[in-house]
Amino acid sequence: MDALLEEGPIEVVVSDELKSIDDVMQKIAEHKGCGTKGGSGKASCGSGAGQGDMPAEIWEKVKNHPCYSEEAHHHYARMHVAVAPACNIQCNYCNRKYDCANESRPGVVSEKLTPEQAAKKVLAVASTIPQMTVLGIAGPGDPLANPAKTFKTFELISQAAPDIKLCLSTNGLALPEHVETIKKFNVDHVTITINMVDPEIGAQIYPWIFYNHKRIEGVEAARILSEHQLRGLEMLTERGILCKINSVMIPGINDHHLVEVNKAVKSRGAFLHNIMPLISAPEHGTVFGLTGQRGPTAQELKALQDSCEGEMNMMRHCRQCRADAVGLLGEDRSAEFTTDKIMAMEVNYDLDTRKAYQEKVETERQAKVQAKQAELESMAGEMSDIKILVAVATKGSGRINEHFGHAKEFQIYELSTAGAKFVGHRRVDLYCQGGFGDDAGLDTIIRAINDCTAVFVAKIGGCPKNDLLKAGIEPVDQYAMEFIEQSAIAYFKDYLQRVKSGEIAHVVRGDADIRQGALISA
Ligand code: CLF
Ligand code: SF4
Repeated sequence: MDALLEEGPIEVVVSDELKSIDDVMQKIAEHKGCGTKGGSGKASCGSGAGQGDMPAEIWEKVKNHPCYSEEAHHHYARMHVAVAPACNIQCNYCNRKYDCANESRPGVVSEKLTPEQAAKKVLAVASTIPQMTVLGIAGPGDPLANPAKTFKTFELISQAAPDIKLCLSTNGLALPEHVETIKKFNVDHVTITINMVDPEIGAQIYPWIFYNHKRIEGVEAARILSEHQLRGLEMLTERGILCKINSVMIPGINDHHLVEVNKAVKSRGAFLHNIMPLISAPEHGTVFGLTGQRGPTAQELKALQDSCEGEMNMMRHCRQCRADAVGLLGEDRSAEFTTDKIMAMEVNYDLDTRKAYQEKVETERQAKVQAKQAELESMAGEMSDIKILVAVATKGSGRINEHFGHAKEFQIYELSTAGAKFVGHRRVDLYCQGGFGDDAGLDTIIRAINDCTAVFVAKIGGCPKNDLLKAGIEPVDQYAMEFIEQSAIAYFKDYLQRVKSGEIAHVVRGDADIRQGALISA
């Protein structure tokens, strides 16, 4: 494994003393104070928060970052370039054949790129997908174990495409020594994967680290890793860099402990906490896959996210992307941008065209926010403790614009008198198999959304409609092509009326029979 360390450290810019907390940091600190109220429409934080809910400086940083803003992920895309193959630690949920689990679902990276190839790819994607606003480096190893390639890539891209935000994901071991370089390259979004703050727990997740030219094992390795992660986090937030913490939820190992992790990162100024389910299967060849370590169910994950939600912003829309993912979260267009195809492409990176397109996106987005607010206001004064979940088929733009049979995932919203709050997504296998429906697939979909009262779709055929109704899930196609949240609130108002009038009985739905990881197709 040591051979995987391909490079020595690159020149690091270190200041003599820490900079004082700047204005942006001050804003972040102020911002931490408000509670997450999701889609209530009142003052709120959370990754679902909107323009009026946070200081202008923070809004500028997150408004078109699909990971840092749940709201933005309906409209803006990100891409990763796989320029960082080496890693300096071993996680029990990772096999080097697969993408980095810090930021990706298990699946091989199609191609590793040089910084120059990566820069060409970014320009090609930015010309084709004008709503691609963020370039992330997230593996397949650890970007900071490959600092020369990582920072060269950032340098080339910031020169050629100055409107693209730069984003980095790391295990944190090498973070403190690279903080000044991160700042120098204007990387203002950094993700650190922190799975523990207790080295005894860490030793069950990390068998070894490679540090100071030595391989270190067990509790000592976890202690060094944890120290570096937390110190790196503090150093970044002191410099006004927005930090997201990813944590992999591993039942029986760190599930309860992640509440402690949440407190530790919150107190050090993290902007967002993303608790992700462990994805573990024997065929991945990881330690956890081979020992049968299970991932959490969707309900276990939601319960932990709920218990951490308070002052801390929780991310719930992560798709555990590949290290070479391209497109909106939840879609993968990487196959359109292989090196061969890029080399043959005529790249026309035009800032004005991109700007004009993004202005249209913002107009649409404002219309969506206003429609939601108007619908919410019409529910003012409604008193009820009822909460329901609904599943939504969408292919983006915040609209109900996907057919039931074409949905590869359903977005899940929790509806209450406070509004519509995004609480996660469920990946499913396609029902429509080109002219006929897959009955076995339908059973799987029903199990995956079994805790939902309704499923919102642009269109649905008679057969699946009947089966959903038999399972007690109402298929709703009356809001086809409409905005999701506005429609969901309108549906909920009607639902409450139907319950009040006795037309229907409110049913507390059982658990969906799924494990997030298990449903993700390779
Ligand atoms: Fe990539 Fe990560 Fe930046 Fe996003 S992903 S480096 S912050 S641009 Fe996003 Fe993908 Fe989840 Fe990561 S959905 S895995 S959180
Ligand atoms: Fe794998 Fe990423 Fe962990 Fe390294 S940090 S072992 S690449 S999951």
